[in-house]
Amino acid sequence: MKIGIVCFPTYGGSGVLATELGKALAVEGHEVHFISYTQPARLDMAFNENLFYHEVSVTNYPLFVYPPYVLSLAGKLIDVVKYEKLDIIHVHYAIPHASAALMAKQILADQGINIPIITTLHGTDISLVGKESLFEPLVSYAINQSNAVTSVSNWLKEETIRHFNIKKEIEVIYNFVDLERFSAKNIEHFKKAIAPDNEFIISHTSNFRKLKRVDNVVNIFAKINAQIPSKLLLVGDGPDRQKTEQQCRDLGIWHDVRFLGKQDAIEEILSVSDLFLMPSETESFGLSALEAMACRVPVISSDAGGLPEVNIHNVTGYCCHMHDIDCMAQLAIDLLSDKEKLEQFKENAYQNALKFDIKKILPDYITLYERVIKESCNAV
Ligand code: GMT
Repeated sequence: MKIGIVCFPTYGGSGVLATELGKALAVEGHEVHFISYTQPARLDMAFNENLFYHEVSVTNYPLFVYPPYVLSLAGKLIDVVKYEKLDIIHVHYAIPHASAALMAKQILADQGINIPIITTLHGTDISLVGKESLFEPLVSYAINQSNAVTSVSNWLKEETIRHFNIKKEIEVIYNFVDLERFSAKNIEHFKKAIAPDNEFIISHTSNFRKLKRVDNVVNIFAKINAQIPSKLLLVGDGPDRQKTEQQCRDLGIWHDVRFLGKQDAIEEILSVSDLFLMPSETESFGLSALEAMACRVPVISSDAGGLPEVNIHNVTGYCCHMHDIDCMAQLAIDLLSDKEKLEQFKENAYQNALKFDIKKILPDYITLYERVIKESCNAV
């Protein structure tokens, strides 16, 4: 198949998932065309004959105070579908990708070209920004007009049905992890450098947006650290970074916290971690929690959104109410204090991650593409 993938290129769950999906499809022999405004972060373009990247550049013109990205994207999609002869477009994150793809579809139909669209809902396109009153009808329309729609968790599917006027079936295809990349690696020298006195290592990765509650990551860590010698690794960057650095200074835990910024080798950081914290206010799935679990790291998370579908309470870690930092801190302390239980949870985390192995989930996408292409050809 010739597949177009539209995604946000930045460090964020939907872009990561879309890029890993495209790379895996290319390995399976499919021709994959990424369409985005910058090369996706995980699209390391070591030459692969099946991978292509098409950059969307926005047109600047004095009248355009806000350059119209949606139109540039739609125009690029028309061009790529026509000249690369795509069979299907798969857009990740409804806003504005699904709207742009539908516009391209209509224009192409007018020229006698039939291109089916699959929209994957990822999270805040539904749970936050999509709900805004001006966007709601656009998102409902985009979902209803797509040839197929998937969501990354059951919670997100239900949330979509609850808040939007949906007439389309939404299929749940869980996010996945590449277990060959995300596996526990033995890198003692790194562990020793971070925790020279064998302290526990606790980690968190995110884009430091408010909804990630990095302030609560630090508050939970401070409580743990007061009882159990430990170190906190914070990976990523974003709007709350500066505030978080100040919080660590104010709490006097600065020397036990490392801000690592954006990192590519996340699996190495996870490999030296004993616990992963994710106290998010909303999370449709929690891809980074899954990546931690694949590296045998138990997760202490909130119970927001789809997180309990990934982090099984009292098995792979614990889920507490999102604002209950005492609960998260106490359960972390209990777990770190019980060596046998910690080992069992590490094994459980890994065993649960196996269910989300890319090798198990990829065939679901391929089957979906084949079905949608067939249905769309039959409908013409
Ligand atoms: O909304 C975000 O925080 C970013 C978003 C994205 O699209 O990059 O992440 C969402 O998609 C991820 C991949 O499906 C999920 O693992 C995240 O849970 C989800 N984030 C939220 O729902 C907040």
